[in-house]
Amino acid sequence: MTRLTWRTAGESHGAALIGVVEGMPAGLELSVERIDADLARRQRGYGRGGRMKIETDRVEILSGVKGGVTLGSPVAYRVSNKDSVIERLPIPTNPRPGHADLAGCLKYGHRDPRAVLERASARETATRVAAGAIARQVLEAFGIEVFAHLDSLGGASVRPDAWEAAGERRAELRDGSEFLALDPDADECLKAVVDAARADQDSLGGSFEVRALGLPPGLGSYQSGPERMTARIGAALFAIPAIKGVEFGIGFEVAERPGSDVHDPIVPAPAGAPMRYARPSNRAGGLEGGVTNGEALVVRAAMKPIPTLRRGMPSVDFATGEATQATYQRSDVTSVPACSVVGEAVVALALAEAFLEKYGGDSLAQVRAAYDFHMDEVRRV
Ligand code: EPS
Repeated sequence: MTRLTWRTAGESHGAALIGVVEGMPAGLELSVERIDADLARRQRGYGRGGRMKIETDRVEILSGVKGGVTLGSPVAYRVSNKDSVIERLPIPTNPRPGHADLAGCLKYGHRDPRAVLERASARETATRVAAGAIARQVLEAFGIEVFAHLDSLGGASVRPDAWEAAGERRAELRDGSEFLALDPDADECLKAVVDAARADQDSLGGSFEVRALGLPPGLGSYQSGPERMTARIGAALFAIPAIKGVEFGIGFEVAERPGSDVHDPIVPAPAGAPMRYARPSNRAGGLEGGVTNGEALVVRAAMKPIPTLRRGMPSVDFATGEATQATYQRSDVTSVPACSVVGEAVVALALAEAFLEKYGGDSLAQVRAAYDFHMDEVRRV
C-alpha cells in the first residue's frame, strides 16, 4: 500500500496541466464525469475574466484505471490548455505587486516575470481540483461529503445562517448561484459589488467555507504535531494562491470568548445513535486534539484580491529602474467562487490522505474491512 500523495506540473499557457495521484486503492469505480463537473464548477463565478471563455477544462485519464476501475497504480491525468501560447506571450516589463513576479525574479536572479508567473498563476489550481475530485471519490464510497460555498465577497456577506437555511437543498442552491453561495437573495447584491469594482478597475477578495459531513472520528493524530488535521488542512488551504487566513469552527473568536463559551459540551447520546456520546454544539469545527471527533469539519478561508489590476499599482520598470505602473494584460475582477472549489478539493485531498492512512489497504474492500472494524469499536467506546 502506498500513501496517498499528489503532484502537479504545467504552466498557465503551456501545452497542458498534468497531475499524478498515487496511493488510490484498487477497485474503486472512478467517475470521469464527476471530475469534469468539478473542473467546470471551478471555471464558474461572476467576475471572471476572458481566459475562462477560452478554456473548457476536461480531464483525460492517462493511467491507473482500467474499465473505469482503479488499479492501485498511480493515476496520471492531463487537463489541456487551449490558450497554449507561452512562447508568443510578451515578457511583462513591470512586476505586479501582490503576485509572485518580483519575489520570483529575485529568487531566480533574472528579469523575466513570464518565467515566474506561468507556474505561479492560479491556473494550476485546475489540476488540484482534478486531484481532489479523484481523491474524494474514496471518501464518497464511505458516505463522506465535502462541500464548499462562498460566504463573503468584497466585504459583502451572504446571510450568516445560509448553511442551516439551505439544509438538504445546499447543492441545488449553490450550483444555481453565480457566486456558488447558498443564499439566492445575496446574488444581486454581490453582482453590484463586483460591477462596482470592475468600473473602478479594481479587484476583490472574499471568503468561503468548506464543510465535511460523515467523517469518522479518529482521523489525524496528536502524537506528532504535523499529523494534526488542523495543521494538514491548514497547510492544504494556505497552499492555494491568495489564501491569507484559515479558521476552524468559531475561528479567531476563540481568542475573545471564555472557555465555557468555546468548548463543546459532551452529553449522552440518544439510544440508537452511532456513538454513546453527543455534542450539542460544534464550535471546534469537528477537530479536538487535531483529530476528527465525529462532528462535521467546518473550516473557512480568506482570499486576498487578485493582484492583476486594470488600473495598475505602483511598480518599477525593470529596464530603466523608473517608477511606473504594473503591467496589465488580462485578469478576473474576482475569483473567490472558483477558489472555494479549489478549497473543497484540497480539503478532500487532506481528508482522503488521512482516511487511507487510518484505514489503508491495497483494495477498497480491504479499506472497508478496516473502516467497519473501527466503526464497531467506536460504537462500544
Ligand atoms: C486562471 C487563469 C488565468 C487567470 C487567473 C486564473 O488566466 P490568464 O492569466 O490567461 O488570464 O484567469 O490567474 C490568476 C488569478 C493569477 O493569479 O494568475 C485559472 O485558470 O483559474
